[in-house]
Amino acid sequence: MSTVRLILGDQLNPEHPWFREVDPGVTYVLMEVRSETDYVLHHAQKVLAIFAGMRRLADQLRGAGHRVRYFRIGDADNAQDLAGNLRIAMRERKARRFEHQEPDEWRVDQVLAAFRASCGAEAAVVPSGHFLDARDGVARHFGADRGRWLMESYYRAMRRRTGLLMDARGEPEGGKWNFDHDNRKPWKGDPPAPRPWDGAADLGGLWREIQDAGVPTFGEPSASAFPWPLDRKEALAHLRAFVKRGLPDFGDYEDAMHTSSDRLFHSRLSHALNLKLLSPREVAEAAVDAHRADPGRIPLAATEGFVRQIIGWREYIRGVYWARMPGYAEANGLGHELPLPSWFWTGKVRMNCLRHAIGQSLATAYAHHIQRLMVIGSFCLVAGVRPRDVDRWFLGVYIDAFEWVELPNVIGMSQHADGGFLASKPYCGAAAYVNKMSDYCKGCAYDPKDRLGPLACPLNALYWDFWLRHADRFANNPRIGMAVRQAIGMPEAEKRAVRAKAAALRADIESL
Ligand code: FAD
Ligand code: DLZ
Ligand code: SF4
Repeated sequence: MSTVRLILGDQLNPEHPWFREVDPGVTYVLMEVRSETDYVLHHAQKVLAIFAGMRRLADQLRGAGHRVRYFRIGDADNAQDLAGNLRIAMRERKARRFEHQEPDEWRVDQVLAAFRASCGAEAAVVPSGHFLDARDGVARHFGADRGRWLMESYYRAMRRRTGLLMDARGEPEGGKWNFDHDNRKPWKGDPPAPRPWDGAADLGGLWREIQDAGVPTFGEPSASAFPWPLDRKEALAHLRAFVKRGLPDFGDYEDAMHTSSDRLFHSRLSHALNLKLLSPREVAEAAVDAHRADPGRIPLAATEGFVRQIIGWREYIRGVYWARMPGYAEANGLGHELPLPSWFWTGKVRMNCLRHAIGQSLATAYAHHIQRLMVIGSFCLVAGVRPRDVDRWFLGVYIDAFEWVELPNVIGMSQHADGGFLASKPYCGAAAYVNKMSDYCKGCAYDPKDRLGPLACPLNALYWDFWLRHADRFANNPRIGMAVRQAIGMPEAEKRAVRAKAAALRADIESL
């Protein structure tokens, strides 16, 4: 019986159990389609990385003897959507069975469920085998507790379950679950940031095909020296390079930002992980093994901090996504309605922190966590930008952005639009935070120490106005009550001045 198996653009794991045996009755289908390139405006590097990754996997599968049907973006017979091309492939192969791996996005899940129901063949969904936990694993962990889900509780359960960084007595290594307090240093140039270990593939031909097909994109393509790994072998080389060069200082400088280095000591592995070129288990194990082999050079605090991102945050975020979809994308708990400023698409803004973080994102399709959370996201939150606009920008711009991971980070963690379900406090900062953790304020057109003057840093008035506007909601939150009480405690005249300044900044947001 002939079978068609779909491989999505973010399911590029060549070690999936599907590929262990060559079965001439099975055809693997991969497709470059406008339904997937156009549901949001994507960064050029994201489209390039996904197409190039799919082409590499297709070549590998063919090389191993598997049968592959590949739809290129410019092919005349490309129906340009998942169901249309699946119908073509099933007809061509006279397939009586259809299989696909569990997708990670709610929209795609719906499309494939509808196709299974209508394709007139036997159909089955198999696990992608990528994640450490099931889609509903986080929901099951918290059970009937529908209030706030604390990541830390889930993370500890995952440490126990995986045995990662656990000692022989079943206690956390080093006697503590979390070494975050050690991970908050600014970076002043020492130790030197590691040299980039990115690749330089020439994707010029593919970029021309994408342009000829009329796929809309934004951002710098970097097609002639493409820096991202395109297959598992390259991704493993990136993992090894990070463990050797980045991990030793990852913890100390996890929250630092600097104009001279886009990544500092971060791994840039989210892309390879999200495309499933690497598994979360092997990434976390590589860090733990390196620490065990040389604890003097790779401290426990750095290793624990990194492992927490992978087996804690990443899995937790996915669980929140599946628990809250559909509908999560529409959440706007703080009632923010300001349109996203147009300079998000150009980087042309005088605020140096935003110019740098947005400019870097447009140039490289990457920003590290604190740039996303405490510069770009924080600005949107205190300015009161519509969360849906923020979501659309974040989903398009980053190489690693897939809705299952992007949406909870934006709607929950960054914009606090879900009523505090995911994050116990809104993450935002005034200029003092940016000035402490980066060198952005040096040479900025604005004064980080001023709140109300003509050249005062816009973040300051917006930040205090944010707490004033939402004082009722947050006054009793023990994690942020101080900031709110400080705002409420301002003399009335100062409150009026802050409100007026923030209103003027919002009205003039396009000219910041
Ligand atoms: P590192 O700092 O080296 O961390 C290692 C790995 O941990 C990452 O590769 C990633 O897989 C995982 N990780 C760390 N933090 C998170 C987190 N909060 N959620 C999920 N995984 C995490 N991550 C995405 O993969 N895709 C997104 O679209 C995305 N959007 C974000 C939007 C906002 C507003 C914020 C605040 C965070 C977002 N993140 C997203 C999480 C995080 O910022 C990125 O995973 C990280 O910056 C990727 O860079 P890195 O690989 O160098 O990470
Ligand atoms: C993001 C993306 C893009 C830009 N293009 C494709 C594509 O042409 N073919 C494909 O199979 N997948 C693509 N993807 C990824 C999907 O849109 C979707 O985000 C993921 O499969 C969801 O987990
Ligand atoms: Fe950003 Fe304000 Fe510092 Fe300028 S002064 S870099 S706008 S925080």
